[in-house]
Formats: sequence, structure tokens, C-alpha cells
Amino acid sequence: MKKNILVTGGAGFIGSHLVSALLKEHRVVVLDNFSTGRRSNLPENSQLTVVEGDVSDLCVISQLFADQEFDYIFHLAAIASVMESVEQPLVTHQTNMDGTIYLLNAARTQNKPIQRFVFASSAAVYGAEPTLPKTENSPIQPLTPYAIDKFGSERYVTSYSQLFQLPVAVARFFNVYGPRQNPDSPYSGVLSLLVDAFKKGNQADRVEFTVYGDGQQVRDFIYVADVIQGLRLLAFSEEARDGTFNLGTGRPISLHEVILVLEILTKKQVNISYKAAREGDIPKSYAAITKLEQLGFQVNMPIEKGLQAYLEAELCATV
Ligand code: NAD
Ligand code: UD2
Repeated sequence: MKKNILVTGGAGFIGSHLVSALLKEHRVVVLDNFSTGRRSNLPENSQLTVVEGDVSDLCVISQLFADQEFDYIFHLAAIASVMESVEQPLVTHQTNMDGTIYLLNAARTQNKPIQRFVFASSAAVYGAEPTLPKTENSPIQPLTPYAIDKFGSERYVTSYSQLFQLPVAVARFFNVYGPRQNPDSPYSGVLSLLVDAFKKGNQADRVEFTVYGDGQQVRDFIYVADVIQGLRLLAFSEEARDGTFNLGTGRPISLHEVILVLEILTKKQVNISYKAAREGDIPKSYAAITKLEQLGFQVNMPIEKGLQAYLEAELCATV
């Protein structure tokens, strides 16, 4: 049966992929203030309603829930830039934490019982603590206002399940990549910057790129379609109820190795300029995903396949 599903931040990079997937079976309402999201990320679809509004505006949330009730909520709206949270902690806190509380409260007080409230958290909650791989029980060490608000929100989400029996699930995203990721800031995801460099250097044999540090830093890059697979499991499987899950691939790869894969796929060379490692850069981060796998998750898009799909979407004619 068709469900009515709210996706906050649904016009953004990850949200828009989720919306397209959900629309195959359900009605979807997107709440987005279009600060980084774009209308053009969303499909034309009679089952989709787009509400322009701010999750940190209590009047917006109250009106939205007065107008209709939801079966599921995916809460992805956030100021996703860590740098912005460092520069403007008060403003980002309003979206990244107050917005979560407003939504949780609206979810618990609507008449119809919510079937799942899924919250988009981040591997940033693990901070620089070196234990690897990161399991959901690894030490938490949030180092920035962004990470602190993500962890605070997580705690609110899980406390709403304990105090009010709201069915919830928390997803800790690792490094997500794929089409529609915005490469416009120097702090955008490294793969969006790399693919953008290939786009710009399209006609040349060599592509220019700056690596901060020695290129040996390790990440767990997960293709956006696999993130959507994980989010659906967190919402629709009974076993995910009230759990916290890493959403990664469990397959670490260094920046140098990723660049090599891109060179092989595009048959172009990257001319790397090295600069000092960014302050606070984490040398290695990757997920243990046993918990997610127990829900039936499989990595469908390992890095070679994911990068190929990403390049095809962004550079279509040239790859
Ligand atoms: P994004 O910036 O593309 O998406 C965020 C969306 O939220 C945008 O559409 C934006 O317009 C909207 N938004 C921001 N503030 C809002 C507000 N106050 N009210 C309503 N809408 C608002 O970023 P993304 O990469 O798609 O991130 C989605 C979620 O995943 C975020 O919560 C982010 O923190 C989390 N996350 C992303 C990554 C990643 O690798 N991309 C990693 C960890 C966590
Ligand atoms: C990710 C998140 C960040 C925060 C952090 C917590 C993204 C985009 N960033 O940062 O929000 O949650 O995890 O751990 O999801 N790099 C280069 N050249 C560039 C850009 C980046 O060498 O032009 C390096 C960068 O220094 C880092 C690596 O590439 O070592 C990955 O960078 P990133 O910003 O994509 O992701 P990360 O893990 O640092």
C-alpha cells in the first residue's frame, strides 16, 4: 500500500536520489529550504509535493503536520558543511539540532503512528579516535559543531524511541559520492572535486588536482545508490527498529588508489600537486558494516563500478 513519506532535505544530493527511489511505490513530500538543494534535482511526478520551508522554523513544521500525517520520515535536511558549522555554530545548530527536535516532536504528536523516523547522521561522530574499523560501539568523539549536533540529534532520536516508543533508526553515513554531489566548495567531497577536475580537464591529457597530505589517507567511499539501499532497509525492515547503523562499504581505500582507479577508467593522468595535510584531517576512517549486512545490505556498487557510473553521469560522452 502507498505510504505518505516525508523527506527533509529531499532536494539535496542524497535526498533527491532517495526521493526518486521512494516515488516508485509511495507518495513523497519534500521539505527543503533550497539552501544547497535544487528543484532541478527532483523529478516531475504527481505523487511528489515540494514544500519550501525551513526545518528550524517551528511554524513551518507545525503547519506541515497540521496539513497532513506521515507514515515515514527521513530527516536529511542539514547544513552539511563542517566548515560552515565551525564559522557559524549558532546558525548551523538551529538547523542541525533544533530542526531535529521540532520534527521528532511533530512526529510523536501526530495522530497516526509513525512507522519509522530515520535520521541521517555522520561518521563525523567518531572524530579522530583511531580504533578501526569503526563499529557502532566505537568511542564517540565529535570534534566540530557539525559532529556535536549530529551526535546530539542521534541522542534525541534514540531517546524519543525510549521515552515515547517512536520507532526510529539512525544512519551514520561514511563518505558518500555520486551524481548531483556539489563540487562548488573546496570542502566538497573529494570525489566530487576529482570528477569535476576531470570534467574541466576534459580536452587535455592531464588533469590537475591538489592532494592535501601524502595521498595515503584512507576513507570508506560509498556510492549514493548503496546509501539509498541502506536507508530503505533502515526504514522498512523490522529488525532495524531503534538501531544505529554505519552506512559504508566496509572497504577502505586510499586517496592515491582512488585516483589510480579514475586514471584507469578515463585513460587520463592526474597531475598531483601536494599541499600540507588539512588541519584535523583524519588519516584513516572506514566502517564495519556487519550490523547493516544483517539487515540484508550488500555493496552493489564497489568503488570501480560506482566511479564508472558517476563518470558516465557527469561526463557521459567522454568515458
Ligand atoms: P546536501 O547539502 O546536498 O543536502 C542537504 C539538503 O538539506 C539540501 O537540499 C538543503 O537545501 C537542505 N537544507 C539545509 N538546511 C535546511 C533547512 N534549515 N531547512 C530545510 N532544508 C534544509 O547534502 P547531502 O550530502 O545530500 O547530505 C544529506 C544529509 O546527509 C545531511 O544531513 C548530511 O549531514 C548527511 N551526511 C552526508 C554525507 C556525505 O558524504 N554527503 C556524510 C555524512 C552525513
Ligand atoms: C568527511 C566529511 C566531513 C566530515 C568528516 C568527518 C564530506 C564532504 N566531508 O570529511 O563533512 O563529516 O568526514 O570525518 O563528506 N582532499 C584532498 N584534496 C581536495 C579535497 C580533499 O586531498 O581537493 C582530501 C582531504 O584532505 C581528506 C580526503 O581528501 O583527507 C577526503 O576529504 P573529504 O572532504 O571528501 O572527506 P573527509 O573524510 O575529510
